[in-house]
Amino acid sequence: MAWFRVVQGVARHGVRRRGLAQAYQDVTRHRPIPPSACGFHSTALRPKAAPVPRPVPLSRLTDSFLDGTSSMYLEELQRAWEDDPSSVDESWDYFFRNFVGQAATSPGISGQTIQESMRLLLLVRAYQVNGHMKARLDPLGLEVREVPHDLDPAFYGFTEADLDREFFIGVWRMSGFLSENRPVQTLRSILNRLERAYCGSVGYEYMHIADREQCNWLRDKIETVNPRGYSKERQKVILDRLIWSTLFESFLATKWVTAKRFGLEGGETLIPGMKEMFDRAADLGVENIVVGMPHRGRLNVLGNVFRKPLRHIFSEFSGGGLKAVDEDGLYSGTGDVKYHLGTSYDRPTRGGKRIHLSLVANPSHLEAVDPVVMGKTRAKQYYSNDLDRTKNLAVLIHGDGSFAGQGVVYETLHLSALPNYSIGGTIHIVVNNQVAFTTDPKAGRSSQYCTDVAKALNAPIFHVNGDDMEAVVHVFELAAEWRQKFHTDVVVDIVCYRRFGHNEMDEPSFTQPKMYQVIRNHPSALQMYESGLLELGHITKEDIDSIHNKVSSILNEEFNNSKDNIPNRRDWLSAYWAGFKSPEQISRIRNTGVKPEILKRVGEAITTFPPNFKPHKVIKRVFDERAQMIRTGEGVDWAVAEALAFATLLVEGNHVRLSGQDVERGTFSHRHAVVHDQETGEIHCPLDHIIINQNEEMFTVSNSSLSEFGVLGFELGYSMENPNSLVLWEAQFGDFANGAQVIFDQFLSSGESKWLRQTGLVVLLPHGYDGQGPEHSSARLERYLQMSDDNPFVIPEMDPTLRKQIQESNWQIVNVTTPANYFHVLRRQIHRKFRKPLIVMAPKNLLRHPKCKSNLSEFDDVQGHPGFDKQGTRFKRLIKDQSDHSDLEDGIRRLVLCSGKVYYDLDEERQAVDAKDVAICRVEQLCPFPYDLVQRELKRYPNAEVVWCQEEPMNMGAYSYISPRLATAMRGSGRGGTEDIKYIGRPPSASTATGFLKVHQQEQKELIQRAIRNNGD
Ligand SMILES: Cc1ncc(C[n+]2csc(CCOP(=O)(O)OP(=O)(O)O)c2C)c(N)n1
Ligand SMILES: [Mg+2]
Repeated sequence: MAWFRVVQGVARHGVRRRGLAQAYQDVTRHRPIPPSACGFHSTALRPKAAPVPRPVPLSRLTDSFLDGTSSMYLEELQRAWEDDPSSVDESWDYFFRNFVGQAATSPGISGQTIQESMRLLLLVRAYQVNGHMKARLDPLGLEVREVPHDLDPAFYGFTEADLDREFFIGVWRMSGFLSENRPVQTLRSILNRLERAYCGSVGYEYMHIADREQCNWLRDKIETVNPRGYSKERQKVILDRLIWSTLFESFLATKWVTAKRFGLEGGETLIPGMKEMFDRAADLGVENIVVGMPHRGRLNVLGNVFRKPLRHIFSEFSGGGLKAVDEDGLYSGTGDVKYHLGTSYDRPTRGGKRIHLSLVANPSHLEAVDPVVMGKTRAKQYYSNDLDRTKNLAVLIHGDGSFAGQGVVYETLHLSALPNYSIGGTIHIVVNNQVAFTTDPKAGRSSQYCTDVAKALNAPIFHVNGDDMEAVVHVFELAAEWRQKFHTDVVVDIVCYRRFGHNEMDEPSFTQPKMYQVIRNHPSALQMYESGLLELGHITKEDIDSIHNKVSSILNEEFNNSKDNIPNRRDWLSAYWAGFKSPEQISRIRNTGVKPEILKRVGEAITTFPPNFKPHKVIKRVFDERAQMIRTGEGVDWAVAEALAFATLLVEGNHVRLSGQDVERGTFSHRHAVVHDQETGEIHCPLDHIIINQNEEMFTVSNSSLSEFGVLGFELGYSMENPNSLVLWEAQFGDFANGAQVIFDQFLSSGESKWLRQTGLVVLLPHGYDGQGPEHSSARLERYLQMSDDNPFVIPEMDPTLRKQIQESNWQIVNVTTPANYFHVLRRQIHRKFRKPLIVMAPKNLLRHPKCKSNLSEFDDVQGHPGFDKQGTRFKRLIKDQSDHSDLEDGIRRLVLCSGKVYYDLDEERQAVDAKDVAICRVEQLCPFPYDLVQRELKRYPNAEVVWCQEEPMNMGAYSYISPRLATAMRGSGRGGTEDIKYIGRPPSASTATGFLKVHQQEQKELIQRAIRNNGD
């Protein structure tokens, strides 16, 4: 049998290999690993360990599986394999290659059995999978971790006697330790190498990754690279950076003893690590890095990584004091605390390149900034034509508590591989100080590591002991290389500690007494690195002192300069935003009508299929009807109006991006922005074909993952990059937006005021009472209105040439009732010199309502056409009564003001009962409140009682917002005040709506009748 050849070959070469075996011992002699750290840990060689069967040499195999028919079978199999290796199963191919063909030519393996080989493979694999469990990750040494049994050689039957035996463990198509071309090694050397690779200061988790190439790439780096191979020059740079990081914190601590700064002490190696990573990334082609991070160490990152002038940081610590140059009288918002502000900087790199860094401003809400950073990065990639996504990189820094605890982390991670959300990989850094405020990890998470959530992706996770400066640098570089090579996420988990309390005022011993006993006596990473380098003779004491002196003197100098520091004028608009206006600079109101010929041309494009395309027959009909609307110019519906708005913006060179759950078809099957060929499955997106050679992404419509927080945050970040983009997020139903509440509260409604950053993001929230029950009726309009900052008691300047009402408001909220008005409100977002978020109560039943149609003439800018007034064609903030009323109608007994689809019910009822003495006006823009137009209508109907009619319960909808503002308008027009407003709507309610259709219909009927009929109370 051919295997005998193997054994003979092995025996023949056994003697010759002795010299090489000696060489291995020589290598390992430099770094002796005590037996306890050499795989034979506590569970190894225990006298009471269960007996393990002895391995049997290949030649003497008597295992039943090789007896009789089995061995015949194997011989057959081997013959087949010798003829054609691909004729046998891949596992047998491995087997024969490694134990027959290869072993025959691999000298020096004496008596290696199949079982031993397999067990060795299992052992190596166990290190690859679980080696991190034995890695020395905790700088404080407090962590008690049970080492898995499978890292114990005794578990596989090896004994002390086997340590100096030689083994061959090469495996076909494996890299690193197991690669085929590795020479035979003694078990001792194998274990030493495994320990060094997997159980040192870095714990690698990557075996959850299915891709062989990726695993092999990592194995190559992990198992064959010595991370300590830095030159003396490089070590000096790293040391310099660590000194900066460490002295920055101690300087702040001595100068501002009682100030909160959320210091980085205990995790100072983050800074040199990040800088080295940025340098490496720049070497590998990265030009822009967008960073999101929480409070911890933010000032250090700002000062030392972003190079925010230290005098500015110090001046802010002293209370900020002086106003920026030229900023007097300029809008400066409400501001934010110093550890939330963003910044950007062009930084030279070690390799002589320049890299642009932006730190995104963020709220206190941990991790909320994550998707925002991703969206901003994706937009940068679009605008820089970064097709392989290697020029723009996102880096997210996390705390251990928040990474494990916040759901948005998962929502963000899960965007990473989605075609329209991918950014070619994010580098995640966890500053894992093993505590969250006062909470221990055991109370803060159920998973072993705080990073386990990232295992849902195929992301490698590098845990590193934060005290080992060079190991930190090594994994940071590795992360940059991984991201540039594979374009997917990667996680660096710096296991460190927090030297002081959560903030500098907190006493950590109240809650973590034992940990802090250890921390008190624990030397800093800097002290350790310095003494390590001194010991090696790589640096002198004088060198170290000179770096310290240099850093201290710069810090002191900057401190002295900070006293009369005058900050630069706040840089709130980046390059793309040049010429955009801040709220105190008036931006002219523009028309949004479009030339009729353009409407016709794009109208044709959005209703045409490519030749031979076979849409579903219902869709075909829909598109035929659309074509008809364009041809006749009549009956334009909501979907067509929207498509026309997008198409005309595209024609003008803008980028349009709509994302959300099921937006391609539309939740209500009305949009059909993407159509599927019923035979081939191919898709056609008409809006991709508006202009010649249109960039594939110029119009993007994309179904998203089932996430609100993550996806809305992403779109918000996207919208902030370039003002010439209309970015929209649509909720499936408006109420689901509450899953993204943090984005509304912390970013959208207040971001401009806090951080001087504008966004024109549009949020479409389907809203309206049509009997679908509590969960699908209300988009919670009241919440957005409540967050609006327009003063309810002051009428601002409303003259069209002086009006800054929208610019001065935090956002706009509309409930639009005609397709044409929807078209104009979307276009208005771009046709102005400022950006403001727009919340749209989007319709459901109006999508197909026979009365909810517009004529194409309402979209154009032709004088005399409906909608064209003395300013041209624009969005109508208020739609006056559609009866042919003059400027003065003193016979009108009631003026009903309403908003949204209830208008159509009211109008129908008015016609039904022929209530000619009732006027109905639609407040299309609720916020900011159209005082001028409301007062115009009050004047038109001097004798009318004023009614606010809504379908929502009294404690919901617009009533609470409208009431004081309408009263202010009425007072200004001499028409009474709050008590003169009659409310007609549903009574207050805990639930948004009834779950019973019949009850809904009855309620609706009653409120409509009360609003219109004469005897309505
Ligand atoms: C969403 C959210 N919940 C609670 C807090 C309050 N908070 C601020 S820091 C912190 C602890 C964070 O722990 P960790 O993520 O480990 O970061 P560390 O402070 O340890 O660096 C908490 C609970 C917050 N800022 N955001
Ligand atoms: Mg923490």
